[in-house]
Amino acid sequence: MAQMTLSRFLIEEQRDKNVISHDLRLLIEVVSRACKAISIAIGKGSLAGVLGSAGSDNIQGEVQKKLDVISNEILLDANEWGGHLAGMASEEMELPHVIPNRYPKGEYLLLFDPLDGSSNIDVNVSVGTIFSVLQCPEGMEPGEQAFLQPGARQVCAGYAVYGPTTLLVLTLGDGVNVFTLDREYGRFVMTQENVRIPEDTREFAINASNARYWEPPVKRYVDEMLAGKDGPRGEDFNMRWVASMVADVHRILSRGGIFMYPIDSKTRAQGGKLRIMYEANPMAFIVEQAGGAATDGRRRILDIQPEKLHQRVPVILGSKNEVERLASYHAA
Ligand code: P6P
Repeated sequence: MAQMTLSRFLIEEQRDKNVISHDLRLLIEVVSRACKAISIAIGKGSLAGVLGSAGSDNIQGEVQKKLDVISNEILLDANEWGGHLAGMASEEMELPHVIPNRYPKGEYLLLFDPLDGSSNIDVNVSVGTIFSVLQCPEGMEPGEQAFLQPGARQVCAGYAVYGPTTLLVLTLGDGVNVFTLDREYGRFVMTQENVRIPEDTREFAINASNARYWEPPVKRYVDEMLAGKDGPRGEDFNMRWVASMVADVHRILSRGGIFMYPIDSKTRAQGGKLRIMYEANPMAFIVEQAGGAATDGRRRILDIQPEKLHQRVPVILGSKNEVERLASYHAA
């Protein structure tokens, strides 16, 4: 039986199920090819002189790694001529990228964090690319305003994780599928279909060095897990924190867990740590499509109406029952 490649999957989603349009299929194919190119660039590391800082800061005031800039360029160059996009927005660019007039324009808006977790690049820990697709509102110019839509309006979201293998995880709004890059043929092959996140878990992910800044509900929730069998949860828990959202989320998609980057006294002024448009929203869409939940502690992430393109938001996502438990502590 012929392998279910990403191309075949997308053709069948378009032709047989009418889940996606021709242009959206093209968009996803182009993004997947860009992720392949990023995977190759990352894999060369020091050998290609692509590690270390680019000597510039991004809109977030964060030092840009050479690979942040390279990955951003790869995604822009791959997408701008295809005729499927009205515009693009990236963590690495202050303003949306307007499609040059010499190219045709399409109906979709593509948002991405080209290389999430890039602080891990120089220490050879898994990083990833996160992307989200919206439709440009009818008759609206693809400026910042056109992008400011709640995550529930996404038509597609996905991420590539560059780890021992390069994986592409994708949702079109009808479940989550995982594709593994077959480097020999240079194509993505489906290796997990309709992924489901276990509703319960014994594993949590949080940067515990921020404990003194946490709000009471988060402090209570984490302390109960640290108390283990003899505590109120009556179970022992494990902790993981890769400090690369894509790696942490992929572990949770694979075996359950709860990921927390909650609001705290250190990040309150800026609204949180993670960005809503190209980190929280795509990951929340994927997690919900796999039977998990995603909240900012008080609101469903996908319901939040963004005010700014680079807006930050608290993120609690993963195994449904644990996310709901922590949300209930916030409501208490
Ligand atoms: P901290 C990476 O910089 C990132 O945006 C996410 O990928 C990751 O989850 C988080 O920040 C790590 O933050 O404060 O633990 O370094």
